[in-house]
Amino acid sequence: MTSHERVRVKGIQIHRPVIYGNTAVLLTPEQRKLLTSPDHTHRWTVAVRSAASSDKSDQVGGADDITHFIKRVSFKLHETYPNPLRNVEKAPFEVTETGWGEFEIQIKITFVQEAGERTITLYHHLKLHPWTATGPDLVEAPPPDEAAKAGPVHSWQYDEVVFTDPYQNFLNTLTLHPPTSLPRTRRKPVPFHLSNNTLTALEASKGGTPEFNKEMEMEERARLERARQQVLAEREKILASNAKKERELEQLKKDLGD
Ligand code: SLL
Repeated sequence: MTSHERVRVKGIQIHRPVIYGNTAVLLTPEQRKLLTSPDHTHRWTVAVRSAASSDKSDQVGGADDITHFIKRVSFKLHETYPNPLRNVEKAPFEVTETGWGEFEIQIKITFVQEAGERTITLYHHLKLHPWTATGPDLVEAPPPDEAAKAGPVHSWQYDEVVFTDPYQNFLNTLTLHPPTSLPRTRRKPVPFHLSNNTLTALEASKGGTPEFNKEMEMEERARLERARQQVLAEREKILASNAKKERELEQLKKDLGD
């Protein structure tokens, strides 16, 4: 490698959309009998993937190759699992297991050496049970026998890996592999069980595989903006109240001095 390739391109930020999370299915009694641990109730897959979904598969995300920037993903499972630290050195960056309980999974992403980036750590709460929510449009958690029919449970988080002042060489590699852009709106009437559960009972009843799209990104942006405005308003209030107290204090001091 020549020295100019190790030069960082200042002022450039390039990002790559990824998702991390899990899919889980309830096992049937027959499937459970075949397991070495028949007390396990679910089969699940935790993964790090590109955000866009391929229209040729039923998988959430994963349309693009991410190995040109991700070298390894380490998934740290609950200590009830044998060898809980699972290092995945090649795509697909995922672990499939069976189990009975939900727990927090630590996900460490190591970038390719050329990126010159530090490892990042993410956390994902493994989700096995259907989302519960109440309200006019929202679904109730179905009993176990119906949960099996309702299909897989999905819990995925969208994120963007940002490379700031990337090395020229690495920047070239990234530009050679542009990410598939997300569909503008939902292509299929599918449930997407986000924590802020926005799915209607009708959508839930249709089942299917969720996918991220730009509309969701825009909604998220609007939610963040509303939250930002609230924080600003709250801050103004506190500042005003502090100023008032300061004035009162000054007055009290003056009165005492008199
Ligand atoms: C809970 N705090 O009590 C969680 C722990 C542990 C999950 C969940 C099986 C491990 C194995 C498994 O599902 N562990 O038998 O290999 O809900």
